[in-house]
Amino acid sequence: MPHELPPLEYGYDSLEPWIDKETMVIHHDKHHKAYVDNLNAALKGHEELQDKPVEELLKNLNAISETIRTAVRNHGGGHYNHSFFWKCLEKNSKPMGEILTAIKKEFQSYENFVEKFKLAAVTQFGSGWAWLVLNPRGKKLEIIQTYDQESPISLGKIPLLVVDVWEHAYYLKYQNRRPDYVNAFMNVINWEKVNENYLEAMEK
Ligand code: MN3
Repeated sequence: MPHELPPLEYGYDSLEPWIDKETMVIHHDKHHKAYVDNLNAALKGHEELQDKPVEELLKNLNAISETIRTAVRNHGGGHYNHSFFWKCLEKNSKPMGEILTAIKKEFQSYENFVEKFKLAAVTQFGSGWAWLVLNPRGKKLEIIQTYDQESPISLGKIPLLVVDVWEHAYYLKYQNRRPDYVNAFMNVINWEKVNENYLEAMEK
């Protein structure tokens, strides 16, 4: 079964005014789709890999033939990271639940977490992502950056929340003002989902 572009589970315009409809359409229908198509193209002729979920490919990159490893890291990562990103988004959600308690414990306060997360997003050089992850060693919350389409699951970490800071994620509305986009992003975090991710990660 080839990999497929998952449909957005909400309207392209439902994150307005923070993230605009046109950006969502292009980001999902063009950028994300290209990662899926390129991943499928890379896996052509590699029957042993074609039925594996993208998570499994990314967790075991070293097991993949060198001839396609970079393509799987980039396009598989792009597919996985975007699929995860869409699920992190919702308007009118508030920090809640066990994840809020854990954030306050790890970062002293929610406000302090916000500052650190925004700083990671703004200072990621070039294209990449800023993440809140659970490090399964010690069950510790961490804020990390990844470059290009590298995914935390390739680094042994469990993603809880992510912001895409590639220019394609914000340039139409915010041009070069990445900090404005990151500020806006903080208003469309699906905290119920992040909490769910945290509870699942703690079980692993
Ligand atoms: Mn993107």
